[in-house]
Amino acid sequence: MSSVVFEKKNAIATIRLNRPEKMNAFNRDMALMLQEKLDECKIDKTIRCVIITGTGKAFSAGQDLSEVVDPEGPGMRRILSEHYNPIITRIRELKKPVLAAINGVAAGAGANIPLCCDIVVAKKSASFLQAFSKIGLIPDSGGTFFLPRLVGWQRASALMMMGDTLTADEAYEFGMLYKVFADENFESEVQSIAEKLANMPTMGLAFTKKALQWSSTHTIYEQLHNEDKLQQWAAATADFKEGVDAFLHKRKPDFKGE
Ligand code: LHQ
Repeated sequence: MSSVVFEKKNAIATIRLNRPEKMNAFNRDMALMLQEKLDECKIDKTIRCVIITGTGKAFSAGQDLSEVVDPEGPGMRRILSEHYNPIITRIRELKKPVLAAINGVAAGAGANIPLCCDIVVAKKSASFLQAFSKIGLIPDSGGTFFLPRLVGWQRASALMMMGDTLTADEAYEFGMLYKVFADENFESEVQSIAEKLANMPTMGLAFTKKALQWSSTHTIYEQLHNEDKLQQWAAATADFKEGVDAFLHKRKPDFKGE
């Protein structure tokens, strides 16, 4: 059984973490496979939205802890540099929207990978847990970057130190999620968001992603300059022409992602 299941339907790619008997905990194979699938999404121009989700009752329990103590395993030195950091970098650099669909418990790296995604939605029964402190580690996978920006320094600090579990509703109240859906509607709601994203001006969304990212590391003056540059790029796309033409002629736009 493959540790990651990849499915492409029209312009939507779904990457499913698939070690349900281990709560989709990451071993080396799963981490490398996720990177490979993200690369496929980058190369395939017909893909215009990527969903990351999990099989079974977990999204992901983070690092497979049995691999950490396995003498044949990758060892602590390689886990961040070869597993999680390249995953976060790939998601941030992907010029298409990435939708994290949290179907169950998300712990450790499994809680922090979603934080770097462009949109995060969760099942009502899902939960979130900065599990790192419970085993003497620090939060990784970009968590120390994204969590304080999403929820504020104080809440991030408390969540990271206490390791308390948040329900999906609490995570929503904290600002970690875009929406929470009833369990029975979750799959269809995720599909409908993905379809909407896949039909939008993909390059415009990619420039938006870049602008948001630059806002964390630039001054207001630099950011105004960045917006100017990115807006020129967006205005040079075929989808911008299509969007304006459709608006002026009172018709539905047909964006091609170009
Ligand atoms: C697991 C795991 C797991 C192996 C459940 N590993 N088997 C970076 C740098 C380098 C090294 C370390 O890691 C990192 C990044 C990280 O992600 S550190 C954080 C690692 N993750 C955790 O510490 C979370 C550990 N898991 C849990 O706290 C619970 O299992 C959660 C809250 C996720 C789910 O609880 P329950 O719903 O009560 O399920 P369970 O505990 O009964 O787990 C079900 C099975 O899955 C069980 O196996 P078994 O054979 O007994 O049925 C667990 O052992 C296994 N499992 N997480 N991370």
